[in-house]
Amino acid sequence: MSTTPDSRTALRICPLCEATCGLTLTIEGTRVAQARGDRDDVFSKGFICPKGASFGAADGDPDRLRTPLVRKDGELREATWEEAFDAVAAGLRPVAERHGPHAVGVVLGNPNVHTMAGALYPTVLLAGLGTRSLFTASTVDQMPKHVSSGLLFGDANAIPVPDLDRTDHLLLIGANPLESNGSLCTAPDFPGKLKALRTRGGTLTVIDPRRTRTARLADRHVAIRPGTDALLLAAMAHVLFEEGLTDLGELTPLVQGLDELAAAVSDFTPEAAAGACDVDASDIRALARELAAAPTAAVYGRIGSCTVPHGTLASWLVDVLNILTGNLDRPGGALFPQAATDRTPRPAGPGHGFRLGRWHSRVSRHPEAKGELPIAALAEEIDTATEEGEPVRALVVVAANPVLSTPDGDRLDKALGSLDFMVSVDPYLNETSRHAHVVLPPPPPSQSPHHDFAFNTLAVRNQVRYTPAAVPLEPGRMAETEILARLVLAATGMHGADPSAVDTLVIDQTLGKAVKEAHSPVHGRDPRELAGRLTGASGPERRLDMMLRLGPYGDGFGARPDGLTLAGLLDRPHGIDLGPLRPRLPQPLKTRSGLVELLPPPLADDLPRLRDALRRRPDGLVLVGRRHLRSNNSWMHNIPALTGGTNRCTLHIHPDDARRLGVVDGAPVRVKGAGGEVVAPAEVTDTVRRGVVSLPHGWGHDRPGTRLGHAAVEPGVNVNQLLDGSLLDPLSGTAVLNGVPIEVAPAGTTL
Ligand SMILES: Nc1nc2c(c(=O)[nH]1)N[C@H]1C(S)=C(S)[C@@H](COP(=O)(O)OP(=O)(O)OC[C@H]3O[C@@H](n4cnc5c(=O)[nH]c(N)nc54)[C@H](O)[C@@H]3O)O[C@H]1N2
Ligand SMILES: Nc1nc2c(c(=O)[nH]1)N[C@H]1C(S)=C(S)[C@@H](COP(=O)(O)OP(=O)(O)OC[C@H]3O[C@@H](n4cnc5c(=O)[nH]c(N)nc54)[C@H](O)[C@@H]3O)O[C@H]1N2
Ligand code: SF4
Ligand SMILES: [Mo]
Repeated sequence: MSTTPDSRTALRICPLCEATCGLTLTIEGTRVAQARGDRDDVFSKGFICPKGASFGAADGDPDRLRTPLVRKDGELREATWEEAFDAVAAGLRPVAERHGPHAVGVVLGNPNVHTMAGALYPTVLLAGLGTRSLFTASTVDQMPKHVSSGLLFGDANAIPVPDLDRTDHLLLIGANPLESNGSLCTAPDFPGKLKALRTRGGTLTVIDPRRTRTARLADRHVAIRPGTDALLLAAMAHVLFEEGLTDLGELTPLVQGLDELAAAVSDFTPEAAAGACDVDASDIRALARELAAAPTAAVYGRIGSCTVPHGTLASWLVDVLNILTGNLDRPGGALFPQAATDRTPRPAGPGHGFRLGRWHSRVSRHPEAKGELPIAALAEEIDTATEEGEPVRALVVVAANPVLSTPDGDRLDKALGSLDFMVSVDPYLNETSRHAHVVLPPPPPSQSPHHDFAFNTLAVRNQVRYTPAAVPLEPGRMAETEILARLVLAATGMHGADPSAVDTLVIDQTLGKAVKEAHSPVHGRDPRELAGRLTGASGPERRLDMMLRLGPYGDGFGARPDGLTLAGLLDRPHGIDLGPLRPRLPQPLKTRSGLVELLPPPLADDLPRLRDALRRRPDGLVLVGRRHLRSNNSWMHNIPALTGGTNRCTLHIHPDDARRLGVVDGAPVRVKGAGGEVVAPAEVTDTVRRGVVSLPHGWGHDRPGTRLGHAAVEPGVNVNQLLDGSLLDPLSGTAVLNGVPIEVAPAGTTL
C-alpha cells in the first residue's frame, strides 16, 4: 500500500452494484488511491469484487464533468451553477405553463437507487411537477416483480428475498449472481454464499439458456428456451397440485384463492410445457418434487425472468411456488426484510390494494404501472402527436442513459434532439446527456455520503450502515442532494429559494402525518418539537435521522431510548447488525382482503396469453443478454481497469449454429432485429444453448458529441438497436429484452 504524509483511510459503502459492500478507501490528498474490503463491515465482512477494487479509478475518471454545462448557440459550454439553474428554470417552467404538467417528462435511471439524492428527491420533484410522464429503468428491469408483489401482497415494494444463508435448496431463474453480484437480493459475496450452500449439503438449481459461471456451480442446470420460464413455473405448480405436494404450513390461514389457482394451472402440464420450454417433462416434474421435498427452499427469479413476454406471470409464479411449498416467510425460504428506514409497521389488516392502469400512455395506450409508463414508449411519447394531449416537450433526466439502455436508441436519439428543453443530472457527457440543454454533474462518489435506502429493503440480513463523504466536496462542486433540491425548486416555480426548504417541507409533512397515526411511536406529539430534536449536518442527514427514529428499530424520538438515531449510527462506522430475516406476515400485506391474494384478476386475465404460448416452437435464433463482472450497464466502459479481457461486446453463438450459418470465431457477424442491425465479432462458445445468441448491453459508445475518451476506443455495439420497442410484457410495460427473434449472418453477406 502506498503511503504519503497526507494518506488516510475512510469508509465508503460501494455504490457500484446492489451488494453494497463496505470499502476502506486510502485517500491521498483528495484522491482515492486504493479500495479494500472493510473487514469490520457488519454485512460484507471484507468482501470486495474487482469493480469495488477499481472504485478509485471510477471515482477519479478524468472524463467526469467538473462544472455544469449550458447550451449556448447550440453548443454545451462550461457554466456556473447559478447560470445552470437559471437556464433550468427558464427552460422548464414555460413548457409546463404552456402545454400542461404532462408535457414535462421525468426519466430516472438505475444509479438513483445507488445515491441518497436519488432516494430522497425524485418523489418531491414528481409531486411538484404533477406529471404523469414518468419513465424509469424499472421498465427495462424489475417492474414485473413490483406488479406481481403489488397484486399478491398489496404492496409493490414488498419483495421477498431468498434466505441465502439458511436455505437448503435454491432455485435461481434467469439470474447470474456470479457476474452481477445479485439483484433484488442484496448479498455481499453472493458467490461465497452459493458455495456455502453447497458445502452445508444444500442444493443449487439454475435455469438459464446459458451455462453461466453460476450455472457451473449448480447441482442441476436447465438450459431453457428463452422467454418460456412462466410456462415451466406454471407446470411446476401444476405438479405440486397434481401430486399432492402442496403444503402451505403456517401460511394456510393467510392465503386466499388456492382452489382457483389449482384450476388456473390445470392446463399447464409438464407434458404440455415441455415442447415450448425445450425441457423434458420428467425434468420439470423433478424440479417440482425437489422443491417440495427440500426441508426449506427458495425460488428466486431475476432479469431473465423479468424482461420477457410473460415477465409478470413468471415473477408471480416464483412467489406462488414459494407459497405452495410453505417457504414464503419462513427461515430458509423467502422472507420480507425489515429495513431501518422502513415506515413504522402498521398493525396487520386490510389495505388499499394495488391498482394498475390508472392512466395510459398517450400514443400506444400502455397502462401505467406503479405510476410509471414504459420507458420503451418514451420516444413515441416525444415524437408522435395525437388527439389525446400534448407530447412530452421537456425532460428531466436523472442518472439515466436510455439511448443505450432501452429499445431503439436511434429513434430516441432523434426524439431527444427535438425537445424544447432537456436537463440531465449526470457525471458524464454521454449518449443521452449530449442532448441536454443543461448538464448538472454530481460529485464523484468519494465526495458523497451514503446510505442504502432501497437495497436494505432487499437485503438478506437486516442491518444499517451510513458512510459520510470520504473526501470533502472539491471547490466548485455541489452535493447531488443539493443539485436535486435546487432542481425541484427550479422546476416548480420556486427558483432561487434556499434548497433546505425542500427538506424542511418533507420533514414537516412526514412528522405531521406520523403524529396522527395511532400506531406511531410519536402519536399525539408536537411535530415542531420533534423537528427540533433532529440532528444531522445537512437536510439529507436530518431526513435520515427522522426516518431512522420513526422506523421499526428507531428511538421513536425518545419513546424507545435504546433505539436507532443518526447519532447512534455515526458512532458505529462499520454499521449495526439487526439480525437475520424474520417471518413478518401478515403485517406487510396491504391487499384489500388483508390476505395473500393468490390469483389476482389481472394475472388470471393474462393466463390465456400464456396458454397460447404452450403451442409456440420458435425455429429461428433468439437473442439474450449477459453481464460481465467488471461492467455496470452503460457507464463503466470508460474505466481502463474495467475493460478488456472477457468484458467485450461479442456475440456468443453455439458451435452448431455457427457452423450452420458459416460464422467463424472472431469474425464480424451481422445481427438483425425488428429495430435495426448491428455488426459485432462472433465468439463461438457452447456456454450458450443451440438456437440462442447473446450480446451484452450498454455498449455502442460511438456517437458524436460525447466525452468518454476510453469507451470510444472500443465502443462496441448497442444491442438495444435490434429492438423496436413494440414488444412489452403487457401488465408491467417492461420491454422484452430477452428471447427476442433475430437473424444472424457473417458480415458481408445478405440477410
Ligand atoms: N438489452 C438489455 N438492455 C438493458 C438491460 C439488459 O439486461 N439487456 N438491463 C436493463 C437494466 S436492468 C437497467 S437497470 C438499465 C439501466 O439503464 P440506465 O439507468 O439508463 O443506465 P445506466 O448505464 O445504469 O446509467 C445511467 C446513467 O447514470 C449516470 N450516473 C452514474 N453515477 C451517477 C451518479 O452518482 N449520479 C447521477 N446523477 N448519475 C450517475 C451514468 O453516467 C449514466 O449516464 O438498463 C437496462 N437495459
Ligand atoms: N457486473 C455487473 N453487475 C451488475 C450489472 C452489470 O451491468 N454488470 N447490472 C446491475 C443491474 S442494473 C441488474 S438489474 C442486475 C441484474 O442481475 P442478474 O439478473 O443476475 O443479471 P444477468 O447477469 O443479466 O443475468 C440474467 C441471466 O438471465 C439469463 N436469461 C436470459 N433470458 C432468459 C430466459 O428467458 N430465461 C431464463 N431462465 N434465463 C434467461 C441470461 O443468460 C443471464 O445469465 O445486475 C446488476 N449488477
Ligand atoms: S460486489 Fe458490488 S458492492 Fe461489492 S465491491 Fe463489487 S461492485 Fe461494489
Ligand atoms: Mo437493473
